Amino acid sequence: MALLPILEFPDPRLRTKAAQVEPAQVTTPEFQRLVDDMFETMYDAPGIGLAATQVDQHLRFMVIDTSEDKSAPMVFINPEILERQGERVYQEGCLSVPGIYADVTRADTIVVRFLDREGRQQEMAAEGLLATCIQHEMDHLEGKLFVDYLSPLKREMVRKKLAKARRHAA
Ligand code: GNR
Ligand code: NI
Repeated sequence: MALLPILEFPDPRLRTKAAQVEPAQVTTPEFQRLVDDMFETMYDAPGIGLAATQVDQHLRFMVIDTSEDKSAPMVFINPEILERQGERVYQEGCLSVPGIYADVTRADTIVVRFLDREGRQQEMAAEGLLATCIQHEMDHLEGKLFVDYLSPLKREMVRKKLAKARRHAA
């Protein structure tokens, strides 16, 4: 297993639109290793979700675990939202925008269809934090970041704050 480098805003590679995963690709050792490496990277960060886009792999899938004790690893391959209901505001963060938190409004309850890591099609209802996280990760697969919901002025402030933090870390 290996920790993968996480791309950070404003890296243009985070704007790449991910491609569908071929069902036959899911069960290959290469794909399964990438899934394992993404879990390791997500837990190490630590985070509750990680989209392939964030590790410069432009394929439509993500790993998520919103449990407190790493007991609920989930892989969503080629996810599609079939239904959305209600609204919920969460203060979101993102491993690609470290140290920045902002309120984002998303659907509160969703029904999502996806392939699991064995390549089986699943349909699942999700609400609350899990629903928020699925929508946040699906945005990554479209090249979208939660800071895109902020005003251009606030987004520019975020970019400067991250640039400054990097200068101080260097
Ligand atoms: O770790 C994460 N926490 C989080 C909190 C609120 C809403 C979304 C998230 S996802 C984030 C990890 C991440 O950046 N995934 O892309
Ligand atoms: Ni994110």
